[in-house]
Amino acid sequence: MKELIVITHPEMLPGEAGIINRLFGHGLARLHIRKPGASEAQLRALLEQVDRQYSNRIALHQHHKLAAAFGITGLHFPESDRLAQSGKHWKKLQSEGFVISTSLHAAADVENLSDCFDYVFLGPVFDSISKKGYRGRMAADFRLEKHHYAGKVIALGGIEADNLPSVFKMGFDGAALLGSIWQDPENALTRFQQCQLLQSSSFHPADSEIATGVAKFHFISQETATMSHIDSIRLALQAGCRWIQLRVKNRPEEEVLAMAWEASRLCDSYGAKLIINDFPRVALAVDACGLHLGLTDMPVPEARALVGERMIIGGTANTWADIVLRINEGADYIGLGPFRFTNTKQNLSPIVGIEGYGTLMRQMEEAGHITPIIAIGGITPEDIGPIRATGIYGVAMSGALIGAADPRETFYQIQQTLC
Ligand code: TZP
Ligand code: MG
Repeated sequence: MKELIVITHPEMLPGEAGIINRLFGHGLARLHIRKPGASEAQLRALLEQVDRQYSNRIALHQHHKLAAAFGITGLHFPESDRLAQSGKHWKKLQSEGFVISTSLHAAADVENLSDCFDYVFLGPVFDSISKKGYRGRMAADFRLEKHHYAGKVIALGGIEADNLPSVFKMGFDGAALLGSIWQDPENALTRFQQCQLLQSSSFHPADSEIATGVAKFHFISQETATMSHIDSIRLALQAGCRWIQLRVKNRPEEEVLAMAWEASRLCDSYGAKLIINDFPRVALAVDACGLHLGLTDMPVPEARALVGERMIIGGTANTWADIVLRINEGADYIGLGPFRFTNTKQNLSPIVGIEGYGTLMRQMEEAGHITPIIAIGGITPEDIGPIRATGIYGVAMSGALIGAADPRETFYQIQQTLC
């Protein structure tokens, strides 16, 4: 995964701390506070409004002595400071537990940089958005060469969602965003999310890690008149479910991303696995465990190329032909349904029913296929016994769990039937 760093606007902005907290809440991993003209008191006032849980994601450019008071470990040194100090100074800071960074303007200098610097900003790559007249230095075919320096090289200058893929292609380990985020502070979060969606659009290296097993009970999120997707996920987690699919329909990708971050934090706190329905880039951005694709979504091989080898990919099927397609496409599991009519899903495929499952599972056995099949659609706890008797591996459920009088008890009963 490439790194995204946000650098603050050089001036103090109204409502800035609120925006900063929101960026962190949506997954910003690192913020550089760079305010050359700000007094120590102004900076202190800003830091006081930033949620303390995010202190370890901050680096200070000025007033380094505030670091201790706020539990901040990141310190940034511009090129002039770096040249004025010896290697000993940086070693000392490193041994004291600081994460230190610096700036460079010539790509060739990266190789001479001390490894004490955890990362370095190199730029301007493109014409600066915020500093007018500050021209980009890298040709479009620039390729970063890095053999000796062990730290990360972060591109800086004129970077926005549109040119982020070229920055990553140039070989940078990440990108620092300033003008693209702050030129319109009201939309800072949306601008950041647009970049976030591209953060992982490169290939993951093939991973020999053995694929994680597929759970026998999948909870599918839904929105009702009284419950948001996140509420439904919280309910399922509290009931004991540890395999959660975020299935959001008819919303823009950025909204799904925001929900996915929240779902991801919730799932992490319960030790649950999160699967994202339909949005490969969102699944990558929140480092989800899996991606589920419907019959009209992107084909599995195309999604596999986007999300890499490690992510679990499930695919929907309604017929024997769909099952064979999913297996040939390399799906890790198949969601087969609908078992019966349900209001949870629009545009429902023809009902498979218990006889349908029986027939299809016999065909699976005859063909020697072992891909786990998850039954879905209008399933209630009472259906699980007969469904499992057909050889089906597990079940997915939404309405029957959130509508249960006692979801915890219901989930307990389900688990007894499934094991
Ligand atoms: N695919 C077939 S039915 C369905 C999906 C996503 C919805 C499952 O929800 P419920 O409430 O358990 O019928
Ligand atoms: Mg879909």
